[in-house]
Amino acid sequence: MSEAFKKLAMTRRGMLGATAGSSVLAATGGAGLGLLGATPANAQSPSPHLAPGELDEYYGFWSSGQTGELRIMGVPSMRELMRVPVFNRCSATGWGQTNESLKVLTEGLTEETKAFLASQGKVTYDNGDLHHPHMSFTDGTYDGRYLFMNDKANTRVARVRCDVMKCDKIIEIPNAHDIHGMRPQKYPRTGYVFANGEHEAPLVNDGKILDDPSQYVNIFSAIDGDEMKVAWQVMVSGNLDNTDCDYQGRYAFSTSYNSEMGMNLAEMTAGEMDHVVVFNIKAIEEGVAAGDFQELNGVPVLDGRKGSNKNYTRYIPIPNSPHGVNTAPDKKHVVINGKLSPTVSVIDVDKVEALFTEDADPRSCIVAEPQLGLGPLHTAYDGQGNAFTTLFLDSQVVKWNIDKAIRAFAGEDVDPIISKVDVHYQPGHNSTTMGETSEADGKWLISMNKFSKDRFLNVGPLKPENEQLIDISSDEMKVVHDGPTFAEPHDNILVHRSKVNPLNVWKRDDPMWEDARKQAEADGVDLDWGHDEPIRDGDKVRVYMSSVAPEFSMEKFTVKEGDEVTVYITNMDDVDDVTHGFCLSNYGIAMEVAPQATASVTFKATRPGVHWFYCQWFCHALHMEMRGRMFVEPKAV
Ligand code: RUQ
Ligand code: CUA
Repeated sequence: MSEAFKKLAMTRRGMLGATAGSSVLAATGGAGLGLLGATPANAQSPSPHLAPGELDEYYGFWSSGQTGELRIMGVPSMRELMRVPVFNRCSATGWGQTNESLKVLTEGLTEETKAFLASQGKVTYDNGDLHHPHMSFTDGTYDGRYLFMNDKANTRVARVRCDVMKCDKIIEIPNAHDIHGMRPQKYPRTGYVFANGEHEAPLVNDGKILDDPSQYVNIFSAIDGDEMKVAWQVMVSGNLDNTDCDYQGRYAFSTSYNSEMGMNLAEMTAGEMDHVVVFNIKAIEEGVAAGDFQELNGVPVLDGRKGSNKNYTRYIPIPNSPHGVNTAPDKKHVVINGKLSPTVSVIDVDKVEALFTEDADPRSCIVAEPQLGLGPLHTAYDGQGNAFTTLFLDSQVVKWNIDKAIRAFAGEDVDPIISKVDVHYQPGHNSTTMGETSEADGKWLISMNKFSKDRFLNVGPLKPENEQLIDISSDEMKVVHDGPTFAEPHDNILVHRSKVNPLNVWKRDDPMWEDARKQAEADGVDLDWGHDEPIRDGDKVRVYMSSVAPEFSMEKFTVKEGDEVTVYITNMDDVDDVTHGFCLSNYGIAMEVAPQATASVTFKATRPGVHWFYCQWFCHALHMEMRGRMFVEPKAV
């Protein structure tokens, strides 16, 4: 690092800083306008249309299904704002290739999985199936700390930090199979993240049992969301689909579409009734404390199967193959969506205690079961006593009133259904603004439709899905926007922007590159600015560089053929939006280095000769010139 480079860097940084300052002011002005634009004081219907530069009122956090990433959208504009790689390999950011991301992707895997992956020539999975993103709660509402999400494909749960919108932890859930339903604890805080293994398997799955369903179990897990460690698990009868919990911190609820424990379609759908499993959190914690568990792969596993005669679980019969579970913002009702039954079942959480203390009939906590239409999958809320349920087979969303449904169930002659709206087509999840919190505000609903069919220009046999924005500010729901989307978002949450406040540049002491910091210290290098010459340590070589637009601090470095090279890049620009990238041509290496971040990558220098590295993130008028050479000296022959 020459003093001249450093000085140049400082001056340029100051200059860019001034420019960024004025754009911050401009953005604040836009924010004010955006808020006004989205909610005119006197108009009944909010407008989904934002002028260029206006900011959205809500963050939408979207899953992406088999793409494996998290997406951030602006609502109501439905603009895609960011993609956050989680369970996938990302070419742009280097997720799955940088040392920092590989640490996150590998450290939470079991030893058995690591050995399996090694047998496949891999260190981590590079696919995932991300279904359910949910934010951490404090006191029944979002607290802006973390987002949690499941991977159905490879049985994992991940956490994304909301301050930088990057994934910082991924853990594999032992003993369970294929994590599907997942929800954070709402009260007093998250706390636990509840996660359902969807597919049942022999508890010890070592290849001795195949066709003996009596030996198959399913696993419900409670993860400590602060530590990202499994706290305890409960073995249940039947499979598990979705889960949610109450606002009191007492119970969690999971649906089971296969209470029959069938192994094929005919067996799985044989029964008219399936069930919801209620988990008694306090009783389970007491069971753990009392040692009433078997330890399996380091986790206490309690027996909550039918007939176990324990106070850990109760099974509430529900028609028929229920799917979604959604707790209402009234903090009292939990709606179970019937899927193969045209009904939803409404649980009153105040009546659940009697199931445990008085051995009451499990169905005694059901206070309504309105018939809504065909294929009810998920329900969202407006915070005014109304619910919105997707009807997969009818291709509709139905708005209904919870109180009226309860009165009808008690025999009164009232119709709980308020209105229905056609959606295009076959909706799965839906979500409302702040709808899964005690602060549901009833402005917007997103219907996440599995098919788009004729709604967009034909792009071939593989079609996008269609996510529709619906104005729910009045009884008559209005579809106001179609949003095509790539495979395959399942679910989203809509969070008021006041809850989320990400940083503009990284803090230099961020834990994300802790290993790089330690290594630089050991090497006697200033990680911020780098070094002039690579550090050699046997056949390992470490190259520390900084980047300040439009230059890397090294214009060239030399290594030997066969060396294991680690390149550390620190972006010393501390200006909004001046991200650099490091791409090493014909070595298959590329990564993002955001302002004030350090990123590193390790590879074998097996191709001799001159190889250009260049900045692959447009950063400056001289971005094309931001490049340098790696020289690989051939092995002596
Ligand atoms: S599921 S379409 Cu994976 Cu959330 Cu209901
Ligand atoms: Cu630095 Cu482009």
